[in-house]
Amino acid sequence: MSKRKAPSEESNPNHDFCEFLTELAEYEKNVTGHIHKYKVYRKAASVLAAHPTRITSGAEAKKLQGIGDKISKKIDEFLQTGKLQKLDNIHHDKESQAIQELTRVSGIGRAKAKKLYEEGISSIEELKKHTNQLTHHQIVGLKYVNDFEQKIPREEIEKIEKVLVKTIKNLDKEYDVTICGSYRRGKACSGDIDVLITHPHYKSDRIDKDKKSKTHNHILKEVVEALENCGLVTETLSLGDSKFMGACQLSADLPTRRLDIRFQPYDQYYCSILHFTGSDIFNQDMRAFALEQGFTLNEYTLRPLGSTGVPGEPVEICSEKDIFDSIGYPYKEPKDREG
Ligand code: 8DG
Ligand code: CA
Ligand code: CA
Repeated sequence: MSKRKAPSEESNPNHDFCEFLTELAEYEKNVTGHIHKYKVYRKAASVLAAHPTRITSGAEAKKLQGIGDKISKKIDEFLQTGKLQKLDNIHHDKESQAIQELTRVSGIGRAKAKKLYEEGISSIEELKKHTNQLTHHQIVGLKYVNDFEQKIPREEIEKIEKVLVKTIKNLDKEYDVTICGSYRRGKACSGDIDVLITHPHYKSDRIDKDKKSKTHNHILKEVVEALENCGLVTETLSLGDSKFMGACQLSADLPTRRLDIRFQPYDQYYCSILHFTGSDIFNQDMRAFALEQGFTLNEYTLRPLGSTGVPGEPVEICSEKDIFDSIGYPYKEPKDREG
């Protein structure tokens, strides 16, 4: 996952609140590991980013869905003092700062960052002198730490999409290739490139059988090899049967970009597309709604929950809209799935 930026532009009337909420969210994810708090702060930031007028008090903010007592108090504190004591404390805490810096490297999570800090490594510069402590993924992440933090312009992803589709269809024209993530939501720039591929011959039951006979696990490798041969893929962070994490470079004058490719079974493709299109907050809301309607939705399937709470057979899905319709959730175009 790329580093989260505040979900609003400078022009947003609540931009400053979104900034501090996003910073608090990052802190909870990277330093404390309180993922629930991370989600709460991100949700609040996304709600405020979508609010058309300036919020002038915590009480006013609290009326919005997703903003509770604690966040409304922080908004009051920020309005009254122009800052947050909690963030000030975090900025002055050496360990927190070191962990935030080290987790900028792809492949370094908070546990690894803490371990490195305990061993006396507290910056990227120091880490460069201790690469023997790192996995292959982390070494590549370190090499491109600055490149991977640069946003990717939409026009560049459009060009990468052309190369991907051409190269993959050249292997077999029945492959289907979809770039998901923020790109599919129509964003002007993205943190990374999230690609899904499928093939009509590969259904989930077939893959389960193939797994036993080990016939399908060369497919993604073949795809990655073709993308290396055409010069697009330049690094592999990890490569399994269904997931490739790596990097690509469109031309030598451009930064190296993070690229993920997932090979998904044909019958699960739309649930995957929905999941990987996001946003993560949209997914969270839609899944909560599905549960209220007695369904469980994930990146593979939509399944009804029986009275005992045990998921039944997957609902047959032939389009993304089928998923919305099956649970009675109003359909939203990808561009409207921000928060
Ligand atoms: P960005 O890369 O431009 O920053 O934004 P993004 O494309 O929306 O985010 P992403 O981190 O690349 O994730 C792609 C989609 O995957 C996201 O929109 C929704 C889905 N997703 C979740 N939860 C999570 C999660 O915890 N980690 C990751 N990597 N993806 C997630 O719903
Ligand atoms: Ca991604
Ligand atoms: Ca992305």
